[in-house]
Amino acid sequence: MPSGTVSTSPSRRGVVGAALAVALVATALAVPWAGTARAATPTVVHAADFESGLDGWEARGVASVSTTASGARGTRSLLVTDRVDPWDGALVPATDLFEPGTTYTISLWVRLPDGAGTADLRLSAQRDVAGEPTYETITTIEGVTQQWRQVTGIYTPGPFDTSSFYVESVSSPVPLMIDDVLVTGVQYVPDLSVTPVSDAVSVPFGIAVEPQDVLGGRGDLLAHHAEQITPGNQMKPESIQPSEGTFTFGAADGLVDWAIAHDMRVYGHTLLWHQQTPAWFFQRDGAALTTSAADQALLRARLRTHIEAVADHYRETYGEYGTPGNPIFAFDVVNEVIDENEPDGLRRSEWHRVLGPSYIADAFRYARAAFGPEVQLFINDYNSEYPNKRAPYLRLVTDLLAQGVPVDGVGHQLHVEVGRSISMIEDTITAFEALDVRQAVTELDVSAYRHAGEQWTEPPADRLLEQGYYYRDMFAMLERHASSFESITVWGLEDSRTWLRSGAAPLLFDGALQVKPAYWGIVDPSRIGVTPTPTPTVTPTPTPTPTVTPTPTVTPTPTVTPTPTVTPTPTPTAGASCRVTYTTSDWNTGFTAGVRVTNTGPASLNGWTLTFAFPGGQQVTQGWSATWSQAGPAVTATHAAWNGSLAAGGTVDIGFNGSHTGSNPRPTAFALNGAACTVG
Ligand code: 9MR
Repeated sequence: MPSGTVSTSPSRRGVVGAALAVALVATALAVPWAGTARAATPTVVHAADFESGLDGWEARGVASVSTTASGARGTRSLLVTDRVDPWDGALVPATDLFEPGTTYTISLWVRLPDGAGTADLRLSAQRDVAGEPTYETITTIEGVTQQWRQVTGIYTPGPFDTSSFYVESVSSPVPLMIDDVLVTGVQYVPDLSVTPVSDAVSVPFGIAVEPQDVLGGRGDLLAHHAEQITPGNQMKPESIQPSEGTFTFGAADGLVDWAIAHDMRVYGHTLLWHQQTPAWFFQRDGAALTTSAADQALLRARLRTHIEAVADHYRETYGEYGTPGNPIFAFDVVNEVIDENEPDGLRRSEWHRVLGPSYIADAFRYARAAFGPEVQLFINDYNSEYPNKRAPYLRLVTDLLAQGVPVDGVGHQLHVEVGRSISMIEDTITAFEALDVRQAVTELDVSAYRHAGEQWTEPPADRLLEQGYYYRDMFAMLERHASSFESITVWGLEDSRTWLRSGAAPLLFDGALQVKPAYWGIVDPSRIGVTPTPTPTVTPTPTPTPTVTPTPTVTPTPTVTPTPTVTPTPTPTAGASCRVTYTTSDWNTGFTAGVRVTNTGPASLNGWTLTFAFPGGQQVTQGWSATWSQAGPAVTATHAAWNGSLAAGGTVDIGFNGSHTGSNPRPTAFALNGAACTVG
């Protein structure tokens, strides 16, 4: 995903100066472990200073655009007024500016006019393919006031028929000002003389991809190193069946076609999830399904129909599974169904609410019937390395196998950070080796951030080295269990496109497609030297270990969130009646917190923000299911795109990993949209 940076430098930098800075960033790759750096010269594709007109900018939505001399940088700047909704703003048509697969650095200055208060703004892009829009956040600029702020975002568009980039706001539709825009594009060239990762790993090596990852130099890099791909989003229910009976396989098929052309396997992801699943699955005539026999039958039928449609499509398009034309060899059947905080260890999703636990076995049975024996059916989950998550995961798979449910494989996502205990991960792998299942590492990435308090544009060199040692130790451990593994997949091609926040740099290649120490840690650790002792790891002792695990889909500062439909960010409703339950599992100086928020008021909330204060100097290190921020002891969690609507009586579960200094006193007061909640 694109990443962005924001600076508040008051100095005025001209367009030429900014172009020079971009060029320097692009060529400043001379580190000892870098491969042969390929010259990549940025080309300016758009510049606007609004001194003599709109310079190609237009209104978006119902907004109006004009130039103004009032408070401009230079003589004039762009003024955007008459905004009603957050997505009303100003855009530049980019169909003729952008090339799919090219990486663009977009730099501009923003502020609000005098008297307009404060707002969070967003630099975004829109791509339309066959009339279907995709909206991508390039970067978010928080707390914009009457001071000019410079923002820089990186964006690599996927395929499009038409495209644009634009400035909007996250919520309040205030007037805004824009100036000194510079967009430069670079076609990065990977070094294909280095050893393919797949040659260095004895287990089939895969990379999760988005459509832009198969284009140009990115496609060359992918083809060089991987022997299988996982579509990162394109096979999820919302992508394949956005409305009932309407199946859209185009984006997924583009990736499968590319895999066939490059002699690669495809790991499908995912048939059932509690996220990225359209609301219609769980509704009848717009009302929530109940647990009546009729509604249960309807949901089961929808599950079966969806799975059969996916299986039939790929059989009809590419031939029978297991034959040379059809590269799909495995599918995640159910994703993230464990919740170790529940007495039975199962997530309380809409699937569970309507059907109870039976939907899991049903999904596997439907999948076996639909795909046949040649596609390996996986269950997939995150944080399976933590003992308290491992236990219910093991229990569920053991129970399913005992009932004869066709579970072929167990996936460990492994969204980790530098320092997470590798021996703990190995313990989980060993535990599953007692069962009659294959295993897969399905979504590996290693955040360079140890905790939320760290923030940088690029990780320091010593942290990148440490990350290299961590990858080295991880793969050495995985090799010890190679015979148990069907595949090992990393969740993304390169650091500028990760689901994690900007600066996490969790992958093997950098944004310029060059190898990192993480790559050498796997392929040739001698290139990054030798650590005297194994990579320091954090082992939660004694048990119990965390009882809440992240849903690693929403990060504190998400960079790009592909949004298949226009989903305006709800504006928080003032005041709320609420109840908060706050539970933690502590170890050493770390803890995992689960925060259950119930709307006890009479009305639905269209957007919510939870605030509380830590009494003991704790720090949020990684949050999930909300956007988390912390200033001193004050913590703020704002709804994610998918859980902003909270019905009367409704509950939302959010959580975070945190650090403490030895004791972990609980926050005593919580407020939802500014109104105090009852606790407990
Ligand atoms: O990488 C995916 C990201 O682009 C999506 O915005 C996100 C939406 O929930 O899902 C990401 O992939 C997730 C995967 O499907 C399941 N495990 C966690 C992954 C990272 O969030």
